[in-house]
Amino acid sequence: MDYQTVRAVDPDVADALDAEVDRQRETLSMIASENHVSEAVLNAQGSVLTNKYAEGYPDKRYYAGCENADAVEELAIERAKELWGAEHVNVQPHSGSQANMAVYFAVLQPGDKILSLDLTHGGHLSHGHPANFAGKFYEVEQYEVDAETGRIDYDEVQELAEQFDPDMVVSGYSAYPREVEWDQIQAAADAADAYHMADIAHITGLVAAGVHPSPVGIADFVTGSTHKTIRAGRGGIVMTDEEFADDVDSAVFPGAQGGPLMHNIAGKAVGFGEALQPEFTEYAEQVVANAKAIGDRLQEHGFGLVSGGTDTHLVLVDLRESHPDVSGGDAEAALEAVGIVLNANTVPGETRSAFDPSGIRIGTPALTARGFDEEAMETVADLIARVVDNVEDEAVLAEVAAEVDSLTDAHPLYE
Ligand code: DSN
Repeated sequence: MDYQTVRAVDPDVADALDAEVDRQRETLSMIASENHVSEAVLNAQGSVLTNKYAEGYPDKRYYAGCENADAVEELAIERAKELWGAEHVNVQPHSGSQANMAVYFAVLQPGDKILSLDLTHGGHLSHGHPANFAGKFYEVEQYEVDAETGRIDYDEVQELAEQFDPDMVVSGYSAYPREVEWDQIQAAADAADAYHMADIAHITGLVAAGVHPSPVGIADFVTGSTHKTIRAGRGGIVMTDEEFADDVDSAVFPGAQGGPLMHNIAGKAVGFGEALQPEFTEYAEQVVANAKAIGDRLQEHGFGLVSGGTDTHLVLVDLRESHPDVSGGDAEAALEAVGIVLNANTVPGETRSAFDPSGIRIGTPALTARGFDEEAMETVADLIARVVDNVEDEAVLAEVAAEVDSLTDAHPLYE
């Protein structure tokens, strides 16, 4: 893969693009929200559809010349319906956050009340953080995970729903390693006569493959992003029943967005088509098996995992007991120096800060896309342990960097 046509007109940008290809090839991408999409998805996203304006929806556009945009968007919608079993799908949100915005705009008024998981316990900015539009437009109450188990305390969600009387209860998380019991959140929403939005941004692929239970048919709205575990073009998606179809569509356009990013929708269509193939189920199963393998091995090395393990694509490591003098930021920096790229993350009951928290979040979707299996993941866990045990030992870091090189060479990317 190279960017020769870019280079011919803009060597500076081409340098950065080529360097990014090298960076992705030569490092282990373990940011739980990232993936390596196929070259077909990349190609579709880089297509001529970037030139097209197509405000509206298939067969109801505000511009001429939309027949090919219609074809691509219809394919994306039909494939999404098949993948997730939803009655109505909107594939236009530019991101997962904008998908959430559309749902709020569809059924809430400014000042209405949202009940959601606290960001430091694994929630998301767009679920009502004060710095985000959701925290500014709505009155927000937050639940937390149980301090002992690290799991959602569904009784607490129910109690808060009864006390706070929200208009919407939000489930679905960005740093929660355990299976979500959607019906329990639905029961809490029912207790308050509230809407339920399940944001499956991180686990879209796991839900599509049936390796995580689906909230479709339980929650009123299911939102997600399309480039994480599902490995499709970058952006967001909203799924709902026919009852809310028009409200959601109007909230996406013209409510929250203008012209859809048709090139990204082409990438979504291609990625969804790939996810409908039987190999995708194997991929999703391997993502979860790999997360379990790395979690188990890290525990053997003495690391503490929030909730004691994982059912999903990520593990959340709490460094406080095993490495009281190493912050998440220290670990992130030392690991990046050897070519293991992940992010420092807050943990439940955080005692440091959001900028330099006590944990690291480790995800397996991208390495699984490169063909890593459980044995390779155990090797990665051993390397992570060596680095975090020796964050200032340059000799150890150099040895680990050489082992990372061997692993990336053995699992080529974008050949
Ligand atoms: N940035 C994503 C994540 O890392 O979880 C969510 O938007």
